[in-house]
Amino acid sequence: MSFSELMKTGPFFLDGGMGSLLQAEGLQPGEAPEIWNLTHPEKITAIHRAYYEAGSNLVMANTFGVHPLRYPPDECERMIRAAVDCVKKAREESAESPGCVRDDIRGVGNDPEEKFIGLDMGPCGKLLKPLGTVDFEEAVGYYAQIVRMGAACGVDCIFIETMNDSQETRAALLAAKENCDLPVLVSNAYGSDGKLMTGASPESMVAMLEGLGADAVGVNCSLGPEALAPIVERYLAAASVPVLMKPNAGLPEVKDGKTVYTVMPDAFSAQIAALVPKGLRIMGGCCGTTPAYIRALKEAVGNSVPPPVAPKRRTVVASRSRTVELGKDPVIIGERINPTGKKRLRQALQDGDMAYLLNEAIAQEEHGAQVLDVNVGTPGIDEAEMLCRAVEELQAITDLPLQLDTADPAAMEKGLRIYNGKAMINSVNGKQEVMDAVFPLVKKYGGTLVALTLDEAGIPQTAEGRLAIAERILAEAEKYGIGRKDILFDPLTMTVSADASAARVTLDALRMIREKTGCGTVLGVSNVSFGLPAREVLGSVFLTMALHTGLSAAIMNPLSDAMRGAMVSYRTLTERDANCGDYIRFADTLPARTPVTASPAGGAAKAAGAEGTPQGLRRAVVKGLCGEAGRLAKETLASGRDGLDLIRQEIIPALDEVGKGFEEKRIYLPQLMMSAEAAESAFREVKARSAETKSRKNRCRVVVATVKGDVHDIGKNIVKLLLENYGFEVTDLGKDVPPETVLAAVERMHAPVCGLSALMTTTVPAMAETVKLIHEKAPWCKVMVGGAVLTEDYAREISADGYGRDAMAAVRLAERFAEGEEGTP
Ligand code: B12
Repeated sequence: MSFSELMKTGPFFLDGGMGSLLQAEGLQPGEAPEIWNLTHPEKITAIHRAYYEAGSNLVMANTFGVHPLRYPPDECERMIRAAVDCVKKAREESAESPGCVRDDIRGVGNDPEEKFIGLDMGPCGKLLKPLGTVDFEEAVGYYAQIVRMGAACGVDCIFIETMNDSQETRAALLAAKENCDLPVLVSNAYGSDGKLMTGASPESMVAMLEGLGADAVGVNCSLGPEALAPIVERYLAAASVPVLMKPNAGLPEVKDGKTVYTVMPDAFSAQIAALVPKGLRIMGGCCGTTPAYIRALKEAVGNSVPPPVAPKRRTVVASRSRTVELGKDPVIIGERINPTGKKRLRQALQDGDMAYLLNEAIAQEEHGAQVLDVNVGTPGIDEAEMLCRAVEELQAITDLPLQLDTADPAAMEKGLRIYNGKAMINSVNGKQEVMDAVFPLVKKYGGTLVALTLDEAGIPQTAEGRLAIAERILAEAEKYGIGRKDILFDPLTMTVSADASAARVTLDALRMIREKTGCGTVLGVSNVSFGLPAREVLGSVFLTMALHTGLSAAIMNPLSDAMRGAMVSYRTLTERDANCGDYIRFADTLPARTPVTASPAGGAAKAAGAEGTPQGLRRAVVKGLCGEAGRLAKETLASGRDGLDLIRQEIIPALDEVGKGFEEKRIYLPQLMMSAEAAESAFREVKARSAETKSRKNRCRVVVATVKGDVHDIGKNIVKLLLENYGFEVTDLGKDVPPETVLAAVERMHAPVCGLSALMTTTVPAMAETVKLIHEKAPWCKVMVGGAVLTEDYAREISADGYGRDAMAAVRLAERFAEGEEGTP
């Protein structure tokens, strides 16, 4: 069988761990395994051979750690060539081996000929923007180099594995698809919470990877087979391509200074084999596994063959961490990020004011939008650049899937490349030229298409005419291999004031398209009432009629009580709202029927979180709205609010809220980082203001730093700000500062006071080390410590001279130390 046939049929056996076997052969801790391709090729070959002899169909070249960010290109090339040579040699040497271990196992995948070589690609070791510094296209470029080198060496497939960030996974897959014709298998590393480090769920990953053309998808590393099984089952439920699994031999444990894995071959293989009848077809092992595990796995699977891969007919759109299914429960697509008829938004786009756009996104999310339409087409701007920027910024602050709404294919492509999920694509229509431009993009990047029922002759007057266009669009899409599940039709809402039959024809077309094509439907409902008074009254009734006719998603204004009320009520009346819970929650948000008297302090506005109030600032930090947080802080300070009060009452509680969400796994690193940035932009305003008002006299020198291994510096910056406010001359060494650097600064400045900050339990020992070093080498200096995880007791334990729970306490301690008082933590 060919590689692709065997992979689709299964069972298909991968190899197992490499690093732990190399350690047994003498690889030193910290030494890179890929170097051994050049220095110890015979040892690498022997391990590959053992895997082939144990029955692996696919053995991965030892290229996992080869990456242009770690090695120069010629070095990468030498290592990849040597790595592939090792597998080729192992394959030749194992040619005589039976490929299976028992006579009674002669099923699929046991032919000695069925031995393949994979190019192994792992993460680059750095985070992509906005989490880190690596640009998306830069990452694609690195992986492209590796793919071209591997393909030139004659590998049979590209195996992307152990990826814990969805955007980096996309970069690697896109690079593979753009630079070779080989099958690409993609495997992600999940945490025990069933999410990737940056928050992606199995369903989102399946949607985005299938869209980009992955030939198989699945999971590896991180956990043992038992813990990974529920994640594999979610993959099996969602995927229309083969699913793979490559677990660790359990969670690593350290015993007598050595890393050991506790799941033995028998249990390992039994747990994986149990998933074969459920559809698992590609399997192997990761850390801690050896050829013995693969042999045991082959025996445990025996002659069983997984059921055929069944195409899933679900229509979904996905962001990094949220998947929305269309066709069951009606979906709200927020329409407000569209400059048509919106002067303020048009101006914001022309000015490059993203804060306005981001605020619109959050407001719609808070009012129940499940997908956000993003249309930035405005005269005088580069639409492609702007769409790309809008997508990048929106996906950093909201996890709602986006609908990219543009008639410009170049803008569409730019947006789709950077979009971290499976986008909704609005739109294509029956015009040949438009289909020729849009379908190749959908084929390449994936996405769920919204197709408008119009063509070169315009919009048909009849429902039958619109259905005919829908059928032509479907036939054309099929030529590109775009399935029905990825197409939704928009039968076009026309204005009822211009044509009395407009609504009826649209609804007839909607029903016919749904019944005849089986596809879902979308309508931008607002247009129906154009030119009439009290538009929401008419619009909400039209929405209800469309929902009753089977509409899958409405592009509408979620901030309109009437429109949202219609949607919520429809769901309640059609048994989609258990105990009327959603309806009651919605009713709670409606304006009170009796007028509320605002308190003298403006309490009512505060509670409502109106713009410009501190509540607004707190919300802006929680939601990660950087520009907004800076603007609100500036305004609030200008109105006379004390800067430190603002930090204490708004910024810190907001960060605490985000931290709690992070701890409870409700929010993920990208949002945490956006909130930190928003806090910093507010903080910058406080700092600028305090520089204007600073008036106190010069006091002694203080050195401050966040300790080694810790990058949290917001608290330390506040401490610095307040100390400066009180006249101290502060030298700020920044974050992640080694003990020796702190000591050097204290000695150089002969500073009598030093302040250390640490926010993580893991970095508190670095603080202890720094205190000890200063006490030994600079006994004149008093060290005060602080940071969220520290306690007074711990400060005493590490012999710090003072502990401060907040920045004011830091000032009081510094004052005491400056006056020569002994420290008493
Ligand atoms: C913002 C933030 C981030 C930002 C930091 C940005 C920045 N420039 O600082 C980013 C996104 C980068 C980040 C990264 C990470 N974070 Co973080 N982060 C937070 C968060 C939400 C807020 C911290 C903060 O700024 N608080 C506000 C400030 C003002 O408070 P503060 O620092 O305590 O300072 C006050 C006092 O303590 C005192 N003080 C501070 N320093 C000093 C010094 C002296 C001398 C004195 C006297 C007083 C004093 O005065 C300050 C003002 O009142 C916290 C959750 C939380 N609520 O604490 C998690 C948190 C600290 N992070 C956490 C984690 C795990 C991480 C990551 C490992 C996540 C990851 N998986 O990558 C990384 C760590 C990377 C590293 N090596 O450091 C955990 C730590 C868990 C633990 N107990 O160890 C927390 C608690 C979240 C959680 N609940 O899980 N994080």
